[in-house]
Amino acid sequence: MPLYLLDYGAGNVQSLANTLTRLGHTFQWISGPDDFDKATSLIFPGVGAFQTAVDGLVSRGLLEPLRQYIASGRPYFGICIGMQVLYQSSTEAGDTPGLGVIPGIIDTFSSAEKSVPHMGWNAVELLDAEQGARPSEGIRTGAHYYFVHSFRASYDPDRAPEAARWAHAVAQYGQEVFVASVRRANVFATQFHPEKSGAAGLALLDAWLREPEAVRADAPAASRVPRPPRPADGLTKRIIACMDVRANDQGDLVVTKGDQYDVREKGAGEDASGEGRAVRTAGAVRNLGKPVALAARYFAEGADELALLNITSFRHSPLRDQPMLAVVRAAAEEVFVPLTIGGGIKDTVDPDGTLRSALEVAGAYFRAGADKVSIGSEAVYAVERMRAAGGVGDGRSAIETIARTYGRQAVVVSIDPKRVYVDVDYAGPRAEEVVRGAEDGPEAERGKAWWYQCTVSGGREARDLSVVELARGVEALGAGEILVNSIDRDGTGIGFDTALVSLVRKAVRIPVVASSGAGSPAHFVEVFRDTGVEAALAAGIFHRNEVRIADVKAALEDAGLSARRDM
Ligand code: 1PR
Repeated sequence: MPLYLLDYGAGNVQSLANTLTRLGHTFQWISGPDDFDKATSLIFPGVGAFQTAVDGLVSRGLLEPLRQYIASGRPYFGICIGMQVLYQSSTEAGDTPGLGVIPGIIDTFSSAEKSVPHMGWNAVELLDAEQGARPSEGIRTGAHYYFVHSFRASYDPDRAPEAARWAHAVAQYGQEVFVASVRRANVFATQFHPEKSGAAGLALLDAWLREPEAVRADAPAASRVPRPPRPADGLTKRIIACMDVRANDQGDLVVTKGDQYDVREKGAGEDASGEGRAVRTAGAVRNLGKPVALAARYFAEGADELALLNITSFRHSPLRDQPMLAVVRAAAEEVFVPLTIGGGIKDTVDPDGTLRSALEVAGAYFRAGADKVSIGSEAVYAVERMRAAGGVGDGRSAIETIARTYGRQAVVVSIDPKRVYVDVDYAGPRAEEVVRGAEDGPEAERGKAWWYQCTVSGGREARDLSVVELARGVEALGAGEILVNSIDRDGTGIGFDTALVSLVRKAVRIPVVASSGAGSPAHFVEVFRDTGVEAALAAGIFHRNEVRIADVKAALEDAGLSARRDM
């Protein structure tokens, strides 16, 4: 039963390989057109942009052999773009035709009443489930699976009856009902990523691979059941565990955690005057554990997503960052939910003078098993350049180049804002962004107002850019998500800065992740309720075992917010 995987050279296909290995299945990669003749089952894990996928297949001479493989009736499993490519075309890619197996067109989600990309865990619903007339293929109605896409096949049996006969399961985002999986004859394909959908996704892949090939190759068409939109969709709020990684003084990569970005233990000592004056000294880098072991723990405990940030990357070249690549590779073997890698995603020059573009650096992380890269300082510089050029990007920034190749959903921008206190009657530049009212700042600033200034290099340097200007700028350049840290709140445990998070949420249409300051499950409820963000991230409370991820999810459910519980 030779199982082959198809890779067109972009995106994270390593995760699928890791998943199959974990499940005990053997496979080979399609490396040329002839391999299609040897395959008796084929999985196509498409990640990224439709155009890149089709171009990648064409340039490798694989598009026609793929079409012939599917026409031959042998089992095919497509994932994400591997499903979309079955349709006639996608509005994402102009005139570029797809395989045309399914008579329909892929179009973008409307962002009128929701964030796009659709990113996160959504509940899936099997069509024809009651009749039991069609195989479930391991999909469980009501279980949550991980989606990340801006384009979708809408489910509309009245207006597109022939396409609807392929639909197998649907999901709802906002008021749009779209195809979550297709199943007919030898074709099975999912819009979501089973390899990133935790236990539910692994079970699904395993179920398909354990079916006899004859069964895999022969499924009936659907009966086009209507599925009108319901008042609420099935998307859950995401809980993300974040690990700040750096080398300690012995050179080992450790997970550390700062207070307002200071990651060293505080010690007491004397100043250099010799007069015995007491000062606080910087001690060792705080060590909260090993990155891969912690990542595995958070996956087991139900984190919806993990982030690994290389927090001193601005000091090093990518070559020196190789230990971080090894961390990503090892983490991706243990973790079957999305993995974001940040720190040092920028153009660099190796010690031997070789130029390595941000796109190459990101590509190395994707191939190691990362699903998204997170860009910090470089995003600030890119927006500064864009503003200086009158509001257009130069096409060469890390955000633009990575989004073009891997899709905008793979590009997160991590911002490190800091409050700048001003008088309450301040009327200068950015007066419309000034926050007034809350009394949670330092004692000396009580009663004042403030705006949020962007920083680079882990908060070490402030720039002439506000958080709203940065958020709008990176969205225009092509970022797919924004992670909002707060230097003022980091490590304090007093709660997320909801005024900050709300400012960013209102400034853009892409998903926003709240970060910094979580101290209790109630803080997550507060930030979701008050700001409408899609996800919230914490570090310290999880590392120190003060709050469990399950406690956070229970609190969300008690508050009427939906969370993924079916691990
Ligand atoms: O500029 O592209 O190389 O990226 C550097 C990345 O490293 C950025 O994402 C930046 O936020 C991060 N970073 C740099 N220095 C530090 C530091 O702590 N000294 N960490 C740092 C940022 C913030 C969050 C933290 C939350 C939640 N850490 O990662 O996890 O604040 O913490 P909490 O729940 O304990 O409050 P580039």
